[in-house]
Amino acid sequence: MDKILIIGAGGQIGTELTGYLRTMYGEKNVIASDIRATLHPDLMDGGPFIRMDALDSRQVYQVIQKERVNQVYFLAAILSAVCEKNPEMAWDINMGSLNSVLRVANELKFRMFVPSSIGAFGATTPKKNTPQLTIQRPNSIYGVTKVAGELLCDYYNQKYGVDVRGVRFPGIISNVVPPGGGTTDYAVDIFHKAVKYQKFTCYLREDTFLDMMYMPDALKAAVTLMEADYNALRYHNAYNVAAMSFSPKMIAEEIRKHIPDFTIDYAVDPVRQGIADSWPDSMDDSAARKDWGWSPDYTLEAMTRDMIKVLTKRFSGRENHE
Ligand code: AKB
Repeated sequence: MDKILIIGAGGQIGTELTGYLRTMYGEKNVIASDIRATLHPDLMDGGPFIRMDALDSRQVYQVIQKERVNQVYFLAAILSAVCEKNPEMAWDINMGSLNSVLRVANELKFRMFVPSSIGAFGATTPKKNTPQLTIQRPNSIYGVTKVAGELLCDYYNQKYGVDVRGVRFPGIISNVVPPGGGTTDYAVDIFHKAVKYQKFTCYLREDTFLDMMYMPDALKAAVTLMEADYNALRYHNAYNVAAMSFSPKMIAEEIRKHIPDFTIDYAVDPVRQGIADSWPDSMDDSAARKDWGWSPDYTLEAMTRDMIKVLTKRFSGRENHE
């Protein structure tokens, strides 16, 4: 029987992944863990939770051994915009926690999912249809930790046979827990502001194209890769996965189909604009499609329809209680 530990479960992806995995594997078999003591109620009430510091490899070892965990989803990381404000902390946390858990993986031999990101690419990477194998010279500290993380995972795989797998996630759009301090966060916030106030000020230029993905597809990508046949994987860290590519102008036009009065203006933040300009417009995910059957379900149109439906219901429900 599979026993799963999610490290960094309290974040944007972890909160929803925990519920998704509990539905698949049974709630007792999926342990959420985070350095924070209190998390979203769905996560705390829906199954086991352990407070754990991923930097402390002894604690990680003890938890994994005691609970007989055989799969770990490693989601502890600081996102790009916050990393840029404190590069030392970015390196210490993003690399330190990964290094700590990989060491334990080598001793206890569990399967591990480690997400990389479009942030692993840089200004010299081909921007359109970015290949699986290409130039990776990021100039953000977040990107540096993502490339180093990919290489470290591959090293553990090749040298010690640790079964560690990953995808390069685009910006993830979701409606349960907000992302914390990324460059792609505007694509989540725009929906909240559109539904609440019918207007939004964007920190990226209107023509900034970035790869994005709706949360249900992100969960599907992680779990499908973790369940894939090991021998079918030509790459471990990490597979390009893509779903949609759009600019702020395009998403605003799509929102306007549902909220005709919606307006957008721009107050460009040079830091986040600089990061976004160095990332791909759209990735080639043919290797993931071929090796483990990746294919997304949500287009920009379908995702927009669903986001607006969910948030409209939530905000009107809240207003009724006020
Ligand atoms: C960020 O914007 O930092 C993240 C990412 C694309 O990795 N959402």
